[in-house]
Amino acid sequence: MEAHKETGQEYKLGYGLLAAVFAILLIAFFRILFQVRSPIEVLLDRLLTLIPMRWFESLLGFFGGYAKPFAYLVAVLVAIVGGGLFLLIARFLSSTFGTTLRKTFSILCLALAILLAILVLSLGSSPSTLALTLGAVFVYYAGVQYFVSSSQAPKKDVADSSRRRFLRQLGATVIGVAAAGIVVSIIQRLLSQATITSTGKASGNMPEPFTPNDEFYVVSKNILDPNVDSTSWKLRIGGLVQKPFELTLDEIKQLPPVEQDQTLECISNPVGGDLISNAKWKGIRLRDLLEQVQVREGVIDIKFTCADGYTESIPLEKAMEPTVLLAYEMNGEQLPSKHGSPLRLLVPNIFGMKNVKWVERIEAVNEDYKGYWQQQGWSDIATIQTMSQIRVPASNSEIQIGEETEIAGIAFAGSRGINKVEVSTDAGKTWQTAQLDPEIGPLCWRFWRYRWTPESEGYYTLVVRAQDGEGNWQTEERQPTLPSGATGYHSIQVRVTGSSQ
Ligand SMILES: Nc1nc2c(c(=O)[nH]1)N[C@H]1C(S)=C(S)[C@@H](COP(=O)(O)O)O[C@H]1N2
Ligand SMILES: [Mo]
Repeated sequence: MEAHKETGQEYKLGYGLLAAVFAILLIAFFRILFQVRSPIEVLLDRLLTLIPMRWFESLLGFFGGYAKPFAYLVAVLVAIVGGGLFLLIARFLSSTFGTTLRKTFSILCLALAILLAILVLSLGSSPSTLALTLGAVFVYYAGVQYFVSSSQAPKKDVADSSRRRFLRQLGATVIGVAAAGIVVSIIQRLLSQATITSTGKASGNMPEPFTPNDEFYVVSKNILDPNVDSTSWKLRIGGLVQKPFELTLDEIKQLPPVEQDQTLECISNPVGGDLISNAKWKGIRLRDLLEQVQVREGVIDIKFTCADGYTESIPLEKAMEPTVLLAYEMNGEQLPSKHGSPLRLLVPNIFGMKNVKWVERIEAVNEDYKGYWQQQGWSDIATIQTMSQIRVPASNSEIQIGEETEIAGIAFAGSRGINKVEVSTDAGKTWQTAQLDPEIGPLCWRFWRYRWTPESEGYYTLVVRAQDGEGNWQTEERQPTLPSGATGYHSIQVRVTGSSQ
């Protein structure tokens, strides 16, 4: 490549393409040697789920077993071409705004890094994928700067030193990516202890019928959850009642105890997500307390206020149901702090949002009170949507042709129970009835299984759907989690390959 010295000419398309190839090599290196899921895969997987299933099927029909590798190849080419176009955009912007190319290009790369980081994070990727994404952008950036400066260099030795600098930068990036991965995963661990989101198990395994306490998903609005001292804590019950009173935890434990097996699911659980768990709970009936305080005429909602400032409400009618509990035990242990110790509410058939933790005050109110999440647009009724998920086999796994394989998973419809589960191995064209495991409990998730022996090679889309105890099929239409909880069938891709000797 000859050196153009006029400003504005030195950022050539070819440099961008080459630098993008380096970035792809970095990604491939970490993908192959350390199994780090690449940002390309993450974004592509997401894109593929956005394509209507019918198109997806016809694409599969056209490319057969090569559809996915082909899609990855196209994505890699797009990334490389994009790396070249990026320089043209930088050139255009710098001539429009009259800034230096170097500055414009640096700002654009920074913006790209931030955009990709947000995308990758919002798709729930691991810290290592995030680090790899940022590393790839940096390699691209450093690569372009290297080509530009070496093309400008009048003498060979300057090019040599800038080549050395590039190699140094490349080495530093690889080390930096690894170090950043470690730091981010430590921060993530810390944040998860401060309960920002779930700790549920990923797919590929069937869950245990009762989720152990330390694996039970965790969701709260807080960066740092409250740590309520249960000896000084008191539950206050008042509002529009005849006889308001207070109870200590010991006093609550003297009331008639009730045990209840119940599944909790977060309203933010996406289709196929793991914000769902099941436990044995022990506590008292909310109804017993409400009868004691004597709720007045005209009361509409029972409102809850928690130690973290969280508020919620349920209709009085619901609050009087015998399955609405205030729990102090979980799976035979004292309720863990992150799950709401000393006392939490359990409301069957309603999303986790209304199963408030760290309750401090219960009030009868004569209005339809809007709680913390309702004020931000989430459903006030929040009835559990009938859902089902494939947990086994893992998404994208390989299955041997002619070998019997178990497809298995969970289904849940709150207190409505599950009537029936059906599985499709051809992307929803035909359906077969799955076998239901014995009921774990009337308020719990239901496990199901289906035995499948694939007879020809290729990519298969497995889909599941459930019918609730009232005879209604789960909604096929895809809806996002906001405002009423996600709907749509869960599907995964698997690959059936010839038997290997
Ligand atoms: N006080 C309080 N209670 C709360 C929350 C909260 O942020 N604060 N989050 C709710 C949400 S959105 C869910 S899904 C469940 C999760 O309960 P878990 O963490 O025990 O699984 O708690 C609910 N109760
Ligand atoms: Mo939730």
